[in-house]
Amino acid sequence: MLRLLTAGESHGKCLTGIIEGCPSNFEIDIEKINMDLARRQKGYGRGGRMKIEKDKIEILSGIRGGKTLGSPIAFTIKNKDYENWESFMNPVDVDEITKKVTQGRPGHADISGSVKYNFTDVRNVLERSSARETATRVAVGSIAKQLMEVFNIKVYSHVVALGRANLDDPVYDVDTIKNADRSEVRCIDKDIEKEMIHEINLAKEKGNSLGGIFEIHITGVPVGLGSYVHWDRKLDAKLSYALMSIQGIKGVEIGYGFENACLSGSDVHDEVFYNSERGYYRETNRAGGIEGGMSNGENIIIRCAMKPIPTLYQPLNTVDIETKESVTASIERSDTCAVPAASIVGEMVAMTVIAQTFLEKFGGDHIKEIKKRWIDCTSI
Ligand code: EPS
Repeated sequence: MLRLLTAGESHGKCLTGIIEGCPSNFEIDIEKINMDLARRQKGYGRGGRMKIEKDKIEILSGIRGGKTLGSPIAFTIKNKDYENWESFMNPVDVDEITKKVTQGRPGHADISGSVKYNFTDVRNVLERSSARETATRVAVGSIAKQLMEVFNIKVYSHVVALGRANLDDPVYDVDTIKNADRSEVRCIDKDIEKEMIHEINLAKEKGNSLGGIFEIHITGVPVGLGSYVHWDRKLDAKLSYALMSIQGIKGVEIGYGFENACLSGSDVHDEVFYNSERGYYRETNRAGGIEGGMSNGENIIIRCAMKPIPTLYQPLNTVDIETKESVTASIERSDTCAVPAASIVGEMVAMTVIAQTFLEKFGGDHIKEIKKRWIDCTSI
């Protein structure tokens, strides 16, 4: 079982994570983790913060000479901006007045978080609820991704909708999706890419923000990850849970989930074929690679909807948590659009779940043991 815990405030000293359950003798390339961290920092529509940060992982435990020890992997990612925030975020000695916030943003954790934890300063909420936390999930997912690559499981993603600009036809061709890394908005169609950038520019001009939809494709997944037996071990349920936990994600769809609901069964279900080379296979993949809560051997395809960022430079109305008077919401420096970055976070979070369910099925203490079980189970 791969367990994880993350900690850290957006402008605190650093972000921290602990991963427990990673098998031993697995070679980890730290630079590849840094590359994924850098991929998350990109994207047209980000604000000023990303010019300050250069996210790099520092491993504190669990890896020796580039190989996992089987013990918990602890790591940290420095917040460079802490230098500018030290007097407001220091764990002991702090200026509580200058950066105090009482005007919570609609759509953010601000107000409910302040009520829940009995705070009179919304900063105590927003520092942790910030999407800065996703850097730790990328680091964890990047390790999971490297582990899964040993078993030929790979992940890709692209942005399919941003504001009113969207790809008309869903593209299920992984070779095309690979090109998303070359686009500032992770869009594989040059014309739609221009429209997306235009949408972001318009939103920025108006002090507004934008959401969108990204799609994740996972290839090489063996049959039978997840379960049809137990509700809490279903692969689609686990993926949805984890992806929904990414800041701003409000919808998760497996395959053509919503479109399928309005069609007849004969137009929806993927017919099954067999040959000795591939085993069971389908010519279509409307199910998105998951049937009965288990992977069926086809590519896993997931779409996630992200709401527009709640920080608006033309703020909406809210209520001051101290005076209870009607006011406009506070403005924190923010991004206009973080959908391209969220698509990288989605890749990594999905791979964390794939690694968890993979280890549930094939798991062992060391990599050799797992490889043996994997070969035994996947040979047709
Ligand atoms: C965020 C606000 C912005 C974003 C931040 C998430 O930070 P700041 O207030 O420091 O400008 O840049 O995202 C990150 C720091 C990141 O690493 O993704 C928010 O309010 O959620």
